[in-house]
Amino acid sequence: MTQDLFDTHEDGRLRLGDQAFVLRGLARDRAGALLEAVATVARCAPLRRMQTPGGYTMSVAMTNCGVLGWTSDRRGYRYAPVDPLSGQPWPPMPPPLRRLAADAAAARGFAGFEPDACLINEYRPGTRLALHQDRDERDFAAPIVSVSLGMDAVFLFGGHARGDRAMPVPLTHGDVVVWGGVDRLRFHGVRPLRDIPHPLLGSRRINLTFRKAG
Ligand code: MD3
Ligand code: FE
Repeated sequence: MTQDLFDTHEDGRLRLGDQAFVLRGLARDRAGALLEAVATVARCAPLRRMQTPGGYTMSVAMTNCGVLGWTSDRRGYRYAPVDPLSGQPWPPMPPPLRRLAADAAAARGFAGFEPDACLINEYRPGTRLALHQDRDERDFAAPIVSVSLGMDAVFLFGGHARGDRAMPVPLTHGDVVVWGGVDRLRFHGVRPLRDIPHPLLGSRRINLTFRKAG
């Protein structure tokens, strides 16, 4: 990957790939409302560490809102309409979350993004996410929007093969990333989090990932 893909635009956008962008601080002034909405979701559908098909416990704690939620257990990864912990549908996607996702997608050329799934990831010091692709969704034409809140993280933006060199991208509170099209199936991950407590969230990072899954 060449350095010109890494140029910062004058308005605070950073281009990672042909169709992958960081929108620095886009969610910053809405963070309070977003975190309130996340707390409401987590009261109905608590954050939990899921099992992988291989029998490991993920280090990220997860929950979902929206019509579909991403889950993992010994039987595999999938999107499902019901929270396996409660047997109830996932909580509805709160309007402030839905709006932010649509605004961010539209700002980068993906008008009319209507996510049906919002995965909520909670990181604590040491939590990491191994390199993977997001390929459990039905529709790869829709973009993915992700919002970082709380502690800083180093996101790893890889290529189309697992072994491709990954570019480290520091993400901070309020940053939003939009990717779609040719960059939709890139490998990506998150380095183990360092403990530098954040004023709003303490020793936690919350990442929201909006997808069209069904
Ligand atoms: C890059 N979450 O939940 S969002 C995930 O910070 C996940 O919690 C990360 O990866 C987090 O699956 C990063 C990112 C993301 C999603 C899809 C991508 C990055 C992507 C697709 C292509 C390239
Ligand atoms: Fe992912």
